[in-house]
Amino acid sequence: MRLLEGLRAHAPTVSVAGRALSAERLLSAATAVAHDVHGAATVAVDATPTLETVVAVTGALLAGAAVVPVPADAGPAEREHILRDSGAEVTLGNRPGPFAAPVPVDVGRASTGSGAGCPAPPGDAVAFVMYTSGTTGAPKGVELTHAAVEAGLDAVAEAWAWTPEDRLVHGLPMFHVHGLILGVLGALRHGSALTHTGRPHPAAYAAAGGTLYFGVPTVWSRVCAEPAAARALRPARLLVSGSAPLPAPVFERLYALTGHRPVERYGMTETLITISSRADGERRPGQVGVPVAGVRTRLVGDDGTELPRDGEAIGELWVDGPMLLRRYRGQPESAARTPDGWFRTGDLARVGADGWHRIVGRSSTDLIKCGGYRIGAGEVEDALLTHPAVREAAVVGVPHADLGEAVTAFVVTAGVPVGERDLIDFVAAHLSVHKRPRVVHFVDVLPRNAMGKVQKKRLAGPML
Ligand code: MCA
Ligand code: AMP
Repeated sequence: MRLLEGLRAHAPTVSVAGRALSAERLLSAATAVAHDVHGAATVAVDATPTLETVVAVTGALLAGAAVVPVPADAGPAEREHILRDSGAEVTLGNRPGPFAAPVPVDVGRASTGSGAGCPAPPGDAVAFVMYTSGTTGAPKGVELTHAAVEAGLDAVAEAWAWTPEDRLVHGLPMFHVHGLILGVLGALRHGSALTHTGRPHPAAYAAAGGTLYFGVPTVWSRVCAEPAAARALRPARLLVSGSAPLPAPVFERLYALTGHRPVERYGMTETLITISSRADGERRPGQVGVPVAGVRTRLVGDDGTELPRDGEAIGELWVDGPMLLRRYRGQPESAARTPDGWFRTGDLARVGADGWHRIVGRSSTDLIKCGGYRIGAGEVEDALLTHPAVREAAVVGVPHADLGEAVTAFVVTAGVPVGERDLIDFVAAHLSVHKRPRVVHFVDVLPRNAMGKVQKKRLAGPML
C-alpha cells in the first residue's frame, strides 16, 4: 500500500514506551490484524500510546478499512458517540473495560503474509475518521482519504527534509493528527525509525537520541524547564512545534539551550499541515511560515473581501490543498467547503508581503486549545449541565503559562452543594480526561446580553 511504502522499502524499527518491533514483525502482526478485520469498512482502535495501536492501525489500513482512533482517555459518552457516529463495525484493543467485545491485538503474532497481497485502496477511500471538537455539540468525524494523508505527509517531508535516515521521536497521543498521522504514519510512509516515548516527558526526549522531534508548545516549554534534557537535543537535526501557538519566549529559550530554532507549523485535523517554516529556510518566532507544497491560502475580511498581504491586515485564514478532508462523517461534502472549494479555518491571521503567515487568534471564543488539544466549550458545557447540581454553565479558555489556555468553567448551581473537584472529575469521566476543566468558578449569575446570550468575553480571568 502506498501509505506504508517506506515501511516496506526501508524497514524502519518502531518502538513505543520501550518496546520495539522490526518492520518485518510489524507487517506480519499487522497482516494478522488485517485478516481479523477483513470485510469491515470502518474499524475503531482503542488508541492507547502503545505498540498495539501501531499494529492495529497498520492492520486496519492494510485491510482497506477506515480507521477511527478512539481517545485512550475517553469516557463512556464520548466513546459511544464516536462508535455510533462513525459506524465502526469492529473495535481493536486490549482493554476489556472500555469496549463491549474488542478484538485483541497481539504484536507478537506472526502471519504468513506481509500484507503484500492486500489490494491498495483507491486514493479516494477513507483512511481515517478523526474525531475533533466543534464550538458546539459532540465531536465531528473528519474523513481523510488515503490520497489526502499521502499528500499531507509528502508535503511536510519536503518542507522538513524528512528521509529514511531520520529517527523520529515524540510522545504525543495516538488519537490525533499530530501524534498518529504525522507521528506514526509519517514514519511508516517515509521509512524513518520511530521512537515513541509513551508520554512526552523531557527526560524521555533527551534519552531517545533522535534526529527529528515533534512536540506541542506545552512539551517544548517543559523541555526548556529542564535545561539538561534540552541540551541533550543539540545533536538532533530538527525540532518541530505545532498544534498551538509557540510562545516567542519558548522559541528563544529552546534556541539558547539546544542550538535549534524550532520549525513551527500550522494545521488542523481537517486540513493536516498547510503552513510551515522549512528545514532549509528561516524560522521566525511567532510566525508559522509559508504554505507547504500544493497549498493556497486566502485572507478574508468579515465582508468576504480579500485582504491585503501587508503584514498588518487581520482576516480569517482560508486554505485549499490536496491534504484537506473529504467531508465530516454523515454530512455532505459541500458542508465542509465554500462553494468554490475553500476551507474556512476559523483562525485569524496576518500574511506578510513575503508570504509568511502569523496566526493571531481564533474567530470564536468557543474553541479552546489546552496543551495542544482542541476542546469545544459547548461540549464541556453540555457535560456539566448533565450534572444534577449544575443549573447554568459557561466554559472559556483562560491564558495559561504551561497549557496555553486552561479550560475554565463558570457554574451557577441548582442550590445543591457540589465541589470544584466533583465537577472536574465528572467531566473527566464523562467526556475525555483531557477535556476536564482545570478550574471551576462558582458564580451567582452569568453575564448575559439583552438577548440572553452569555457574554464570554466578560468571563476572561486572570493569568493562572
Ligand atoms: C488528571 N488525570 C485524571 C484526572 N486529572 N484522570 C482522571 N480524572 C481526573 N480528574 C490524569 C490523566 O489521565 C493523566 O494520567 C494525568 O493525570 C495528567 O493529565 P494530562 O491532562 O494528560 O496532563 P497534562 O500535564 O495536562 O498534559 C500535557 C500534555 C498533553 C502532555 C502536553 O496536553 C498532551 O499530550 N497534549 C498533546 C495534544 C495533541 O497531541 N494535540 C494534537 C491535536 P496519565 O499520566 O496516566 O496519562 S492535532 C492538531 O492540533 C493539528 C493537526 C496540529 O496542528 O497538530
Ligand atoms: P486541531 O483540529 O486539534 O488539529 O486544532 C487545529 C487548531 O490548532 C487550528 O485551527 C489552530 O487554531 C491551532 N493551531 C495548530 N497549529 C498552530 C500553530 N502553529 N500556531 C497557532 N495555532 C495553531
